[in-house]
Amino acid sequence: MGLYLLDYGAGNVASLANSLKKLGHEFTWIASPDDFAKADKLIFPGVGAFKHAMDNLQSKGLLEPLRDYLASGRPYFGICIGMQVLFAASMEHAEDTGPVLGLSVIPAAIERFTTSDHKAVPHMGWNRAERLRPRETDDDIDIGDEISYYFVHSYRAAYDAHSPLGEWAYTTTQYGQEVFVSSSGPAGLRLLDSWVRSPIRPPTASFAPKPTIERPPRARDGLAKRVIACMDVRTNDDGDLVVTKGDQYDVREKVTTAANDLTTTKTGGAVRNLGKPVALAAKYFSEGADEICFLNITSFRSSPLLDQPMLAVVRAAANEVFVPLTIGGGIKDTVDPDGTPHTALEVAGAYFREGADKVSIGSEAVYNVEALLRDGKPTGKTGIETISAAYGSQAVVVSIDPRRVYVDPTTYDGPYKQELVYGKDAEEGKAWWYQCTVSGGRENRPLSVVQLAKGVERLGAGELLINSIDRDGTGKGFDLDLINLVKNAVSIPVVASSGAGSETHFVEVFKGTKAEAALAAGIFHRGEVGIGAVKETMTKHDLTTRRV
Ligand code: 1PR
Repeated sequence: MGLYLLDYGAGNVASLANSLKKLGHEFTWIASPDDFAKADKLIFPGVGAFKHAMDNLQSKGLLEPLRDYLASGRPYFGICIGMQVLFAASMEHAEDTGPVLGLSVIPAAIERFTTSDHKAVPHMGWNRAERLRPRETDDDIDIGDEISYYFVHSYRAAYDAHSPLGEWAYTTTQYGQEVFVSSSGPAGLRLLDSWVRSPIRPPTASFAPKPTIERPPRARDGLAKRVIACMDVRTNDDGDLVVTKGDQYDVREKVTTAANDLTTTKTGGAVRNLGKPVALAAKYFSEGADEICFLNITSFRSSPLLDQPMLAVVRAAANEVFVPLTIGGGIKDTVDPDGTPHTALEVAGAYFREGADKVSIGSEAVYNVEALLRDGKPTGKTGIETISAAYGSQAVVVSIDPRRVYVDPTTYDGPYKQELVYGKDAEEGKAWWYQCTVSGGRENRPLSVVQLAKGVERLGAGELLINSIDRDGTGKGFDLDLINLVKNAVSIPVVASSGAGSETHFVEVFKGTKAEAALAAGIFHRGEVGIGAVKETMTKHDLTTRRV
């Protein structure tokens, strides 16, 4: 059987290739337009922007052969953009270019999620796909109502039982109060393995008119609150790449010295070593982490494209981990020591090719927003803009490293007056704002966390990772004031980070803020709390989690 995969040149296809390999299926990449004729089954995966995908298919001469392949009725499995290109048009970037035409196999348009029900866009995370019709034959896979799939997208085809789309839809998913089509088409959804194994059916069978099935929104959607395990990675003093963990960003062991009857404890010992990155990532995946994150915390010192060990870590982890993998650190325009320049887009592309699903941008995002506020308009050239244009905004996370700046609430009249947080309980009488830093907290910048959050959302970031230098490694719980401040300033999803010390801290952050995800490092690395225990506690408190 000729199973072929179509890569239009920008989407992240490494995770799919890894999944197929893991399942033991052989496949061939479509390398030229002639290959379509050899395919018995075709998978078109891809995270990316609709226009970029259509333009690339056209310029590579793949559009017409793809159209012919679909017209022939042979099985097709479209994932993300691969499914969206089947539609008549997409409104993605319509404000710049007008609607972008698709292949028109399905007579409906792809539009942006509404935010009238106050949900974050992109829709990101593990949500349920509900079958509209019962299995037709034993060859149809039972997708089960309790199984969650990972979604990352801002555009969708709204489900309407009475439109032509009603006949095409196979499963629907609810996000906020919107119900959209999460799989469709003549072949219907199969889980990858079953789809590849399933016998090829006569093409006409699936085109028969289907009965109208209403799917009104329920009170609550099935989107799970995500639990993310994060590994801060750097080379230790012996040159080995290790997972480390700081206290308020200081990753070196404390050293105690005694002299003249005086005991002094100060930092400056060896870099803490909490394990090997790939082994830990595999462990967290098997324990049920919804996402895995690697932060290359000293990459600002060198060119990441020369940082082959980090690329190798991502490659090896992507073979073990089948949940989204984010890689951060050094995603920026760089120049190699030999003078060769690389754009942030190239650096990100290198990580995507190795199997990363998202990149996270830290220091560079701060400089980009400073420039945006200075010049008043985007340049179109920043990493956030170029990467989100090519791979979709959902692939671009901005990691924020803020620090509290305390001020006198009775006299403060500075520029961050509107953003001041006033302390409660033990902090009654205090007030502070949150200042952005770069280079892992080593340098403070004249920018507040609210300015940064709004600025990067404008530039096209799809998600924010909110660390806290004050809480990092303290186990005191997430800084809910910080998360609420940022969450209220933007409409993209937010990951709360820094300070988790127990299972209940996850409940606190999900009940006390609208964060879509929460990330922890130290408690997982030290084995103090397991991911399973976190999810169990969340479930007891009526929070939706992904079951594994
Ligand atoms: O600036 O684009 O090169 O990205 C560098 C990245 O490295 C940024 O995302 C920045 O947050 C991160 N980083 C830099 N230095 C450090 C450090 O610790 N010295 N780590 C660092 C950030 C915060 C989280 C940590 C949580 C949870 N660490 O990654 O995992 O605070 O910890 P906890 O659960 O133990 O409290 P660029």
